[in-house]
Amino acid sequence: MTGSAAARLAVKCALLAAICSRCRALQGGMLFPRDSPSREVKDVSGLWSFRADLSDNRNRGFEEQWFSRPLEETGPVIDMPVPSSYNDITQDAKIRDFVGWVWYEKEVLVPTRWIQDRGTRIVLRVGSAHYYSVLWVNGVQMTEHAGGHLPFEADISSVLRQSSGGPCRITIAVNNTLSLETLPPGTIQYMNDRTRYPSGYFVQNTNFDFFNYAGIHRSVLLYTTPAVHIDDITVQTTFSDNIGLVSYNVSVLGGSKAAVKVTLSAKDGRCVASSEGLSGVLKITDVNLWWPYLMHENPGYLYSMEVQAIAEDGQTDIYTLPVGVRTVQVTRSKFLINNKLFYFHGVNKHEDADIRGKGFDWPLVVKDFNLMKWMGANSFRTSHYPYAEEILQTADRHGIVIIDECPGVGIKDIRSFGNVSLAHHLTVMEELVRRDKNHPSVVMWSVANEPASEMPPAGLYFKELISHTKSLDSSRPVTFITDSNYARDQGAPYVDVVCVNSYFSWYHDPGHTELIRLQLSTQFDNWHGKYQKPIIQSEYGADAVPGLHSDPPMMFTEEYQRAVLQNYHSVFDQKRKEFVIGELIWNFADFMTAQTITRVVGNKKGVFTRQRQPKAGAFILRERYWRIANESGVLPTWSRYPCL
Ligand code: GCB
Repeated sequence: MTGSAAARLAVKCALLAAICSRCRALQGGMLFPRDSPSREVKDVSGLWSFRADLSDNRNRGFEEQWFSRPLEETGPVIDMPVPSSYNDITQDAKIRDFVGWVWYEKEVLVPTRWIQDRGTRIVLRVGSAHYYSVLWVNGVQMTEHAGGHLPFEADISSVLRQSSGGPCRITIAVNNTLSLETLPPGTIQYMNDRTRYPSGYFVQNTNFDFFNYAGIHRSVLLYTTPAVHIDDITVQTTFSDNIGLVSYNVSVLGGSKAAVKVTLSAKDGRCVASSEGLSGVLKITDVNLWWPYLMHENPGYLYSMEVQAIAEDGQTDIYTLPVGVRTVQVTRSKFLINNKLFYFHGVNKHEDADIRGKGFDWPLVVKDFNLMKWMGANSFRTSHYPYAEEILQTADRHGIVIIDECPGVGIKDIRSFGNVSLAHHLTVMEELVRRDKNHPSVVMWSVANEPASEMPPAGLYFKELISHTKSLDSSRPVTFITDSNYARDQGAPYVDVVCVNSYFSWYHDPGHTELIRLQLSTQFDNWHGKYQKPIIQSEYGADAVPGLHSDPPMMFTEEYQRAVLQNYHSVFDQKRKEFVIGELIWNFADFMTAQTITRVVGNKKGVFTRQRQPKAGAFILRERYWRIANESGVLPTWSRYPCL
């Protein structure tokens, strides 16, 4: 990381130009690509060519227009798997810790019939790439996107048709530089002391502890639709007695007149309701509600809603959306799903694993759901950013409840409360709601994690952010996650549920587990006394290096983690009779962090190791969660935790 002063300026410009709010206003829907009689999906993930732009100013790729020719013609390339973070794929620390532009490229074959049929739209969609992306096809820029955790796409039909049957060369440049206006925020700091750092030396600083993994993290898909196509669908559900109601809105693009038909089918394929028109209400008699895991013997019930848009020329687009019928309600002290009390006994997660970093990986997803169900967890928070859509779909099917969080983590600098930041934060919430609004598993939006909400602009910032989120979706409560100091919090008046993180006997009074009960009771009473809202303990925990033991317990041992959990649990058991509506352990599994003196190869607060093996704490939670689930009395005997 060395270079001249000019290069130094250039690097900063090149890094920051990437993220200077060039995002456009949101347009259109973001339906998950699915095969249907009128649509085809082709996954073009796999091995891509890759190069990190290691030039001093990090800008050589743009200066030499690496997008205009095959990447290997402009310099050496290496294999890079997609989806995956690039950081841990090589043996090179420069790649692991790289900040700046990296270049991905893949040449794919597009079926001739897609090109020849002029009535076919061909769309390229990236599930997510961290953080800022520019996308070209055959050297023509298609789109740009700011934000590392949400999808973006471009209609590439005309570019492909221009190259008349030639190859489809996809180039994606991705920049992981964070600024005061990105979500999450970060800063580039130049180290100017020439006796200690070479010229041009810089580091990227952040106020969150998880490793800033980068690259193309989710699948890259090509998909087709007819010219007149279903662009978006929104459903909202309710029920009364045994009648379920699904109100829907469909938006169709590509033609002024299209007839819309909607049919709703049960799991066995039986049509249970139908309607016509862009909006309407479907009425289901003897409705099967969507229930959370451990709240019903048949959780996660999904109907299939088939939407047909029939163009004037008879061409029909068909899209099928899974729909769960359920309601969510918050009172002063309770959280209700389908009018029944719901208590969150769950986990906080990260998208994080060995080698692939934040890259989407089905074996990992299925293993994690199996572990959550094994331990009796009924919920998780997508700390600290939106997770892959496939994860939400899995939660829908298994009845696992989700608090869906946007990447507003580490907002600690007063300059990150400015108008540019707020505008971007509103856009990200729009993108998140647009993507996730139809998932029954998502029961609450979280707009941020532990922002510096004591700072003067925070009150107005959160008022605007939360009211905007509510205007996007009035059917779900909104929260943000705060630290335990209620006196400083200016955002709490606007949230529906107070979510509090605290680390008594860890960051406060380290080693003193005997203080947890007092401090935690005080925390709960203060918050509820002040705001009269239900409370979730959204984080608590302690690092445990697996295999490290000590009795009496000492910090970093499995015994200490267990003792912390048990002390917290005794207070939860008192307060859940009153206004505490949930507990989410920090963290489900160990995860990678930046290198600091407080982390031993990552954050070890997982109750599972990074390789998903249980520590002592996992068994404590397992017994507890199953006990709580059994209290509700709805579990069929066959599903009871065997030891109880
Ligand atoms: C927190 C943060 C979480 C950290 C955790 C810790 O409050 O929300 O991102 O990883 O503490 O372990 O320090």
